Amino acid sequence: MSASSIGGAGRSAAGAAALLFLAAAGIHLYWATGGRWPGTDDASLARRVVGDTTSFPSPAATAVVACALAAAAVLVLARGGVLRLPLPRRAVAIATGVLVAAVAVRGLLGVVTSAVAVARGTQVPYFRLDLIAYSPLCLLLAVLTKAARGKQPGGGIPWTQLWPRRSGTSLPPGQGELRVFPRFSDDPRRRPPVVPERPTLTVTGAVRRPLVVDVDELGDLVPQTTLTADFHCVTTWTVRDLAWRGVRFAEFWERVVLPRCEPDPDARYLVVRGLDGVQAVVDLRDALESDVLLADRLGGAPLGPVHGAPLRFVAPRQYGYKNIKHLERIEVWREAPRSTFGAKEHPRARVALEERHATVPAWALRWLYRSLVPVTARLAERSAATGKATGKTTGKATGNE
Ligand SMILES: Nc1nc2c(c(=O)[nH]1)N[C@H]1C(S)=C(S)[C@@H](COP(=O)(O)O)O[C@H]1N2
Ligand SMILES: [Mo]
Repeated sequence: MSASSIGGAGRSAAGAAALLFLAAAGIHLYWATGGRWPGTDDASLARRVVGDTTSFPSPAATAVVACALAAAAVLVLARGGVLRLPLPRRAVAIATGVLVAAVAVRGLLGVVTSAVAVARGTQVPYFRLDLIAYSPLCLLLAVLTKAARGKQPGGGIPWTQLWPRRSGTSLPPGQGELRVFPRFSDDPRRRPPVVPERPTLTVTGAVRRPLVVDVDELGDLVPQTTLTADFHCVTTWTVRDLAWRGVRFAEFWERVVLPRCEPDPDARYLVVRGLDGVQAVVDLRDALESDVLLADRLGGAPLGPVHGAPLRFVAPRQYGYKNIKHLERIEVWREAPRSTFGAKEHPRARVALEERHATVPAWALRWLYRSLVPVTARLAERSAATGKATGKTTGKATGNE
């Protein structure tokens, strides 16, 4: 068995143990809030899950147990390398050791005491259930928790830094600040695309003459400029002060597209598309804003595979999903093109107006979207790390720190 498959087994054990701990936390939470299944009242519940008592523990005590079980789930995931806690590895290892000992002792003691009670002919259902289910489950948990051992893939953004936070200065409605610029995507399993040796940008659609320009040539056709702007993802995270370099889209349109392509005078929309096939519909009015860039550098370095090599459509006033990475193609449209994201893509997606979704009101999505941020960012980061990206530069762009 190779080292990496051992790591995989350690992670799977961690996942299984965490699920069991979470299920146990869930049922304690249910009891703490008044649920009485599998009994019908305090006494009958106590006789099934506590032992020979007539009253069930107080809601507060049950809630504490639920929290402890949930904490155990988090701990075992950290030990398994699935998530990262802001604690030294050694502390996580020691705490997991204590947890293993605790559940093992509970399981072994349970087996012995319940076996004795059953042998003496007890009428309390708890002891039989404990013998065949609760105690074996504890022993299984001890084994799984012990086996949960995995290394975090190095260099990841710590979990705790992926929660959007309230910021001292004002942010657009519904946004929270991140101090790191994570990789992100609607599908975080998608890897960064392979960038061709000589990347090009194609302009096509409702134009008299389609055009293909070398990305490296853009700076000769249109003056280069720099732009410092905040970046807003629809899932409510904002990163401040990203320093882009590139050419203004409006100038590219004026100096290159209008004279060379002669777009239809009735053209009102663009479809911008990346090398990974991801695309966005952009209203021409938004594209022609003075802060929209075709950017090739971020934070003083060429764009890497993480943030959009070789070229990125940067439209700071619109949500991230209009800021297409790995830009390779711009289509000009007369009629509104159909979105590949359906109603999830607002036609304008203006951040200031909180146009998150075409139909669902923005406030209703804030918390749902926000809850997905850490996991999405971690997965997106991981798929960039495992992908064989062949951008001109590798590794992370320097971001905004
Ligand atoms: N080509 C391409 N562009 C894309 C995406 C993508 O998956 N592919 N994801 C979008 C989304 S939802 C966001 S929030 C940003 C994330 O940019 P980042 O990875 O640089 O943080 O890119 C946008 N542009
Ligand atoms: Mo996004």
